[in-house]
Amino acid sequence: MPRLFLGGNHKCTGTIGSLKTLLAQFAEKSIPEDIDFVVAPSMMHLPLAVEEAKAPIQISAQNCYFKKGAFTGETNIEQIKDIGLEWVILGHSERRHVFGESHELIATKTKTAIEAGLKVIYCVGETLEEKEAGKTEEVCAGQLEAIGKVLTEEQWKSVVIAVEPVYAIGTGVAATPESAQSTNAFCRKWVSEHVSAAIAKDISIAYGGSVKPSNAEELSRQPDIDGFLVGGASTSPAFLEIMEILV
Ligand code: G2H
Repeated sequence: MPRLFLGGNHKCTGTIGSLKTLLAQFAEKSIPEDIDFVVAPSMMHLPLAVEEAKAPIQISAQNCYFKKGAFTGETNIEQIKDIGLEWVILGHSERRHVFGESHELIATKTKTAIEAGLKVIYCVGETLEEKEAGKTEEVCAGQLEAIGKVLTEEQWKSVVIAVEPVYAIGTGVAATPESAQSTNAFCRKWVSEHVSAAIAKDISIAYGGSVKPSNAEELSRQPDIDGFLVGGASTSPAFLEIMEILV
């Protein structure tokens, strides 16, 4: 059975003060052990988060580069592991669309991160244009295939898929539960057909895109939604409300 997953992606927001306050609020709440409760602050705040977060809260990087050396502005996998992290988000639509990361680059980063022992929150999702052109499944299949080409079956055990329709990201308007269920179910079917039925049965497939307490309940009732990757609402106690709805 898939493990429940709740990730909070702070993106390029937050300060030392806001992160400390948030983690102190989370520390007052009892977080069940049977959910992966993962907070991804900005790269700048990762060491602080590692220091301040109380178990079972886990911390994730939002990105990484696959080698070290003369790559100004990048953070490599060894550095992420060095501060004690186990998670990294890769393939987020903002990396794909704002920073132009290719399938190949994201796949190389995913493979290298997993080989180094990290777990990867791998994002897929279509734009509004692609959705309206009926290409949702084709787009998600292409994004899954990119890592499918390089990962072994065993390595898929280190992947959580986060399905994030681009039109729902940061807009306040989430995908409908039916649409989210349909895309998540498609991703599970893709994994079953291209990786294995055993991996498909156990892989966590989250939904992301304007998740908030008011829409989390209906989304979480969908059989192929095993959790959420949350942006805006993860930087406030609303994240805890979403957790309570999910568990
Ligand atoms: C989608 C999501 C978090 P938001 O990117 O990954 O952000 O919840 O703000 O739409």
